[in-house]
Amino acid sequence: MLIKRPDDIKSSEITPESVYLNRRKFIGKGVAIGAVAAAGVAVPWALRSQPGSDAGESMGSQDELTSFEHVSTYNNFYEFGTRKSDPAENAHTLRPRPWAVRVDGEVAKPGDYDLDDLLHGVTMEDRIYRMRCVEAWSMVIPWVGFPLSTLINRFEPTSKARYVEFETLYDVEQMPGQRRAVLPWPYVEGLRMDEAMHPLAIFATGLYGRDLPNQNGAPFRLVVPWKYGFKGIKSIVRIRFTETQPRNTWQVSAPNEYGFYANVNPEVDHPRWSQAKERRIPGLFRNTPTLMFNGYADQVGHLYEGMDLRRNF
Ligand SMILES: Nc1nc2c(c(=O)[nH]1)N[C@H]1C(S)=C(S)[C@@H](COP(=O)(O)O)O[C@H]1N2
Ligand SMILES: [Mo]
Repeated sequence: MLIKRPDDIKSSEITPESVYLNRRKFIGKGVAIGAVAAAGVAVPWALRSQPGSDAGESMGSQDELTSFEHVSTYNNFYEFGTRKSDPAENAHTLRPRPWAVRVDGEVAKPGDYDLDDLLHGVTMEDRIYRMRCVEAWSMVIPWVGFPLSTLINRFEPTSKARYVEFETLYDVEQMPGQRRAVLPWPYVEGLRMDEAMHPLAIFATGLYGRDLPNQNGAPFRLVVPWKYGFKGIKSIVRIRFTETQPRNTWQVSAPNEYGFYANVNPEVDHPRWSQAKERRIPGLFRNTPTLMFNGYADQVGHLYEGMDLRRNF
């Protein structure tokens, strides 16, 4: 195949955790971006584009990266169990290659694609994003990925495509947690088309410069940094373009607690707890103020102008 294989990326572009941490220190100390760039250190796009506002600065001091250890051992992936430690212990049964992806619905180029064929010619980017879970914990993760729009444009959605729906693998041999009906399987998520086409929405294939650990959603998963963690569907096997709004898994299982939009919003509480502050893993206290749209308001706020975000939660 003519593919730039994820293995190649892995061997040639690994950045050790220490380099990421140093890079973060540079930026934290306020070294001019130009100086960092001149020193040959790539500055992640998400940090470069942070607003120079209060939000950007106050986040700056708190935005230490979450260690690889924590990112890969404190997970939500119910297909492997419901405890945070379960995915790291159980996800070794997942086989991320070969990996087929079905593309269907309102699209000119439907088909069953091999993931490596889809990734051919795609440029991987380093992107550091905050991730904020609805249960009020958060992490800061250096993802490896690329904008959803890169693939979506290739599939040529029709004019009827208003939403895009994603589905996780359903296979009880590889995902033994699916033997229990803790959620309706397979896991499903969706985005409005303009959300999906926003450059901050990415497909991640890795983190910390390596391939995604199985427990983080290998071989590829969604990362939508201005939304709660549950929108970040893992181990995707299907991408479907639709006219009507998809019904996402958590909304189906608890509609009063989880909506379709799931935009991070400190002013709209979850029925069982406040969303105003978050616990930055591995911290013990919920003492980090949560920002509107997870701190990405300048970039994504316009997508929701005129919408009542209390109703569209
Ligand atoms: N297929 C699938 N995707 C999923 C989940 C899941 O249970 N199954 N959990 C979601 C939730 S609630 C969160 S917070 C994130 C966690 O991603 P991480 O483990 O990489 O931090 O994955 C999301 N994607
Ligand atoms: Mo979550």
